[in-house]
Amino acid sequence: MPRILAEEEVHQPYFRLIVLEHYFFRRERNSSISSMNISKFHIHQKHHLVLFCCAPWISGYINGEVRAACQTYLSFTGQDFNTGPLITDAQIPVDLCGKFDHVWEISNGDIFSHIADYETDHFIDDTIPSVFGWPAQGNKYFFRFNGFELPAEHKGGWAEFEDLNQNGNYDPDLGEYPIVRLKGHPYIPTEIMWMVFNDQGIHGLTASSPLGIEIQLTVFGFNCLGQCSIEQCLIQYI
Ligand SMILES: [Ca+2]
Ligand SMILES: [Ca+2]
Repeated sequence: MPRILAEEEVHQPYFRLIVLEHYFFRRERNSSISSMNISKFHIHQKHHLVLFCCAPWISGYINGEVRAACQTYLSFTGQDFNTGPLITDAQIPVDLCGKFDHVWEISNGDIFSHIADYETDHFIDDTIPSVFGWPAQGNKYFFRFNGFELPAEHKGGWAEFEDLNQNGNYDPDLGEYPIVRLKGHPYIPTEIMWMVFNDQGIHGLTASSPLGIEIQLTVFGFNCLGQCSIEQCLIQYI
């Protein structure tokens, strides 16, 4: 069972809105709620609103006690989740909470350029930041592109990648690249976004004790002509 932090040990809630504003996904502009930093979720090409907002609602029993972690709209007093991973004994790496207030994103254009660069001469000439800064296990370039290290005490891995040499580490200098995995098969979507958060803090919304869970969120989309917008995007919580 994860260790539950006493209230005085819990860091201040630090959960900024995930603003999806990239090539493939974009947020609504010129709406009355956009000034409140609340995103709608659009597919770039068709400008269709496919989601207003979403968040996981999770509950379970711990030693007979019902606990829950939920989220509705963003509020600095009504949130159950905080940015960042959990480390040993489900503890929060307090110094890194703000560092993980970030969405990593990459397009298939960057990935295909990286693959072509390596396949040409088995040498990377262009260290594309979105590829070399990807938050994946054992990425020795992560600090250079992000300014901090992924905590070594973390278990369970990070964002998905194609492990070409099957050594368990992300080696972008050896031509490895980000992917998503569906039913065990690797795919390169039009765009991938990834972030991590946890419920190991004060639950301002539910007033529950923490479950002690870490959630890794991957949002990705495929630009499939002829498909309706909602069929082009997937949201995966692990
Ligand atoms: Ca090359
Ligand atoms: Ca590898």
